[in-house]
Amino acid sequence: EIPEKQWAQVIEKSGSVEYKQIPVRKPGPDEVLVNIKYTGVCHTDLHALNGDWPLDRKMPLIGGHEGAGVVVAKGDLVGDDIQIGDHAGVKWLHGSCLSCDFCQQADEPLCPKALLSGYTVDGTFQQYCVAKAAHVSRIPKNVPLDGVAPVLCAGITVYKGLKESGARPGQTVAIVGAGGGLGAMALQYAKAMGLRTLAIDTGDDKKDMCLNKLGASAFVDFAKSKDVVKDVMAASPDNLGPHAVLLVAVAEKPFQQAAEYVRPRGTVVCIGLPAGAYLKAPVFSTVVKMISIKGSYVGNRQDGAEAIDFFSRGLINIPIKKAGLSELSDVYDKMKKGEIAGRYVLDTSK
Ligand code: 8ID
Ligand code: ZN
Repeated sequence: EIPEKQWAQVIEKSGSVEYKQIPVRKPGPDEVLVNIKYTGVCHTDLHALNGDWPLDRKMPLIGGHEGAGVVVAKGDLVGDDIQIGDHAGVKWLHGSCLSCDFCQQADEPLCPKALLSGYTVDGTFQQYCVAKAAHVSRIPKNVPLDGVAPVLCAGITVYKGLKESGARPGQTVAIVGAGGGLGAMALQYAKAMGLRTLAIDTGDDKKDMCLNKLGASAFVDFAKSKDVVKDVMAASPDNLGPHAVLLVAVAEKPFQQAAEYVRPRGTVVCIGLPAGAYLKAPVFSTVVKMISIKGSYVGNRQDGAEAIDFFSRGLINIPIKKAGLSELSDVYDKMKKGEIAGRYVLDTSK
């Protein structure tokens, strides 16, 4: 039975969320209604709460874009490939036109008309979330919904970023911000893809997690290190630097450093989105080291399906901390302080 009212975390004005009861929406013709069981909390949700980016958001807004749940209703135009009772995931990319130049080439995150869950449309911090049928991820029934929730943004994004890095099995990739949600996922996807990893973050909890749970071969503590560039090079093969760098930190400094330690011919992939930050690299060493610097933004539907497949084969295990949907603002407080090793997943029934 679909109730008429549900619990949700609503942003009425920048900076604060309110836990309250709101009506359950009905899906439109091309939409499904997903009973969200679990939702991850991504740092993007905190950027959205605070209005960090030069991109307009809906207001009032329900945030959240790592939702895993059960399809409970569907619109008249939704085909047989999605049935009521199926398990489905709601991702950042809520919808796209499917006919522009980018959509036709499977670059739907670049669609000029893209709709964004928890940003331009209401997201997963509610018990019943409307989603476009064409874009929801299929989740096999044997996959636990709490564990797979963070795959729907963090997992897809770092998996795509690793592909974009061009790093090959046997090579080394540095993960900057390795102790956070995307970073923890990146260490596991990289390992599953046959890459060696070098973790950069701070604190003993994150160090222990990266080295002992997620398979990193070295850890550089950026707050304790006297020279991050030197320490990263020293931890890499032949002291020549990692073949690729994935920047998933929420600070500008590492975006200014990566070109200095990446290996000649190496690739720096920018993923984190610190407010107001700029990239900087010395022209001389960029040229003579033949460095590539690029951005990577979530992933397409196929990247999503592949990322979920890695998870369903048991290759991806990151530490998950659980809380109730009602506790979202406590999770934001911890995230602001950088205290979360891994990812928080919210149970929408609590
Ligand atoms: O498609 C995309 N490009 C995409 C998708 C999803 C998320 C981008 N993001 C962005 C988010 O908006 C956010 O800006 O990626 C960033 C990371 O998201 P997250 O993993 O959800 O954040 P977190 O869990 O808070 O982890 C951030 C980590 O960075 C570390 C922190 O200690 C934390 O563990 N960090 C910081 I802050 N400064 C650092 C530094 N100088 C650092 N690590 C290394 N060096
Ligand atoms: Zn996200």
